[in-house]
Amino acid sequence: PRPIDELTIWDDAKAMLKKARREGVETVHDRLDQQTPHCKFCELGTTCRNCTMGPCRVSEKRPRGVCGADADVIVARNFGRFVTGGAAGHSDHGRDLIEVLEAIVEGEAPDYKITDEGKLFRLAGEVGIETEGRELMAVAEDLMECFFADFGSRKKSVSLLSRVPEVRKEKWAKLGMTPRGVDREIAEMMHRTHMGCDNDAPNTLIHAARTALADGWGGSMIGTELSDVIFGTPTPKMSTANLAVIKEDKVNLLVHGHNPVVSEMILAAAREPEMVARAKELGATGINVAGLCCTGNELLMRQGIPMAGNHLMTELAIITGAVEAVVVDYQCIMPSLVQISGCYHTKFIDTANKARFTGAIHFDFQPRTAMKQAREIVSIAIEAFAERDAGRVEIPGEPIEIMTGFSNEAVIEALGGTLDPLVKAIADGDIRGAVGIVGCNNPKIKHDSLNVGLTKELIKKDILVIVTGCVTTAAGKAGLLVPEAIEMAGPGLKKICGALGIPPVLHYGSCVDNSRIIQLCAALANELGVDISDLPVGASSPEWYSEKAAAIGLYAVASGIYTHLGHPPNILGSETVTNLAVSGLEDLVGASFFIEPDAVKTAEMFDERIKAKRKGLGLSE
Ligand code: NFS
Ligand code: SF4
Repeated sequence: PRPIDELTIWDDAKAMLKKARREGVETVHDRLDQQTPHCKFCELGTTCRNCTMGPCRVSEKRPRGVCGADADVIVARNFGRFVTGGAAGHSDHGRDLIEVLEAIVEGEAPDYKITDEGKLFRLAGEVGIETEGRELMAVAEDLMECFFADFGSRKKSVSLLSRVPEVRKEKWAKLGMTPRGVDREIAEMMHRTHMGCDNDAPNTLIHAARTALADGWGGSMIGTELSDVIFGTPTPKMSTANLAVIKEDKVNLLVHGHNPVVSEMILAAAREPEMVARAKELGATGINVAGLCCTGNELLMRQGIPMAGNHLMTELAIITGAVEAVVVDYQCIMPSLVQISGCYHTKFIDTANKARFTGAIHFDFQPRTAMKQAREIVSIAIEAFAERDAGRVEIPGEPIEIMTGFSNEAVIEALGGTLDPLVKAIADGDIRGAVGIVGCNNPKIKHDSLNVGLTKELIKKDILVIVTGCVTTAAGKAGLLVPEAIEMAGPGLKKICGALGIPPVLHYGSCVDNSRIIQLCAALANELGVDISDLPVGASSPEWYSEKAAAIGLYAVASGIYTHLGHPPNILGSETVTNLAVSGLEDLVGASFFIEPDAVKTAEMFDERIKAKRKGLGLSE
């Protein structure tokens, strides 16, 4: 096995990897070793399994599959389906929020309510629903219908494109890239990539971009906005991160996955006095709910609950031996967590019929019975406390302070109600630009080395960083999410963030909340009367692994945002597709991907881009 020091930058992770080796528990790193080297054809994207005349593997020697498809067609089809898997994940999550809103409207979800009424009315106004003098529930019903319709086939474009600058929308219309309906684009991609349909790689990629845009400005954005409506729009607050948020003297319940519909209810149940009393009867001092991955981000943003870890910490959290239950909804949940839970007293509980895990305790979690089910789940966690083996508990280090809760609404309020101060700070060059660093961990990359490395390099250059998803925990553990982190930033950021009492790295939420970032970019572009591609901004997913990250990257690029990836998707087997991704898209949508595994070089690339864009806007470099 590879030395532990090469696997991660974190002491808490190293301690748990050592414990895992001592206790004979297999982790993601061991399985990566088993799987290496990977299939070269698959890495290049030149395998096709789309029909049973194949499967086919194309190369210089055998350049066409049985049907005649060449590497360009095969790579484009594979990448198209890859992105579509991600768009489907985010968007189906978004749909689940609409279904909760529907249940609220119909009086079928007694445990949920509309928390941010003002936001619901504002959203309704944005999508053209009459709000004047109308009852809350009547407007909510119309909004629910409007968002359901965004998933279908009867619209010319998804409704929240109302936020996009006109010039950008014209570009999309000309290219055939306007997202019409979320499910429609997803289904059409499956159709196009069936044998004998879209056999022109650039044409397939245009539709991949359209599908990604249906995610960013459709499914994901609806997910974010309705989560705010139902659970409250985030406001700045303090919390903590790393494995030490797990408490030796408490019942520890980790929520993992993406959808706050489950985890919010678990948190509410865990706070009930009867639950706490039962935990105390068993010798615990209380119940500790902590987060993993994106559902952790959702609860962190809105409720301030601590963050135990990101993607590569999920297995390690259980290895502390102090976790009574892991409660999951869907996405990014390694199936290995069931086996690792089995090595300890940990109960692994799944809650979604569309994401079941063999060997898990299953709950078919429904809005109608949410609180009752949440109580049952929390009770399972409490009772497991009695089974904990104190001799196997090891919780490394001390928790690190973080600041969270930066929704666009909160940022604008902090700025005094308008974007003007931000525009001025950008114009003055105190904030030279902004980069959103988002997404995952990947065991092929030293855990969080690039996520943290790039963040540090950028803020030194007075480039504001916005983080979401798994990068949140990385930035937090590195001490970058507190106001004191301005000491690591350049003079401009130090001045502006210092005056506002905010960190130079802002936590914007979960991965669906990347929609907040594109919304901010659109608002800035509208304010300045330019296109999004004219702004001194960028996006990055340094350690990405998932289909969802690819969808996010592509909707960022298609929205006009220059986007970095720490390693390439499986497209290098086609020159046409690769060239389009890293340069050709620039001509079409005004932005492209760039691939760079080094943090310092990546920061320099962003710096160059930001200089050019500032110059284009008539600003100093
Ligand atoms: Ni987004 Fe990556 Fe997953 Fe969240 Fe984390 S791995 S693409 S950050 S938890 S979705
Ligand atoms: Fe092979 Fe063509 Fe079938 Fe793909 S669609 S498996 S390339 S024959």
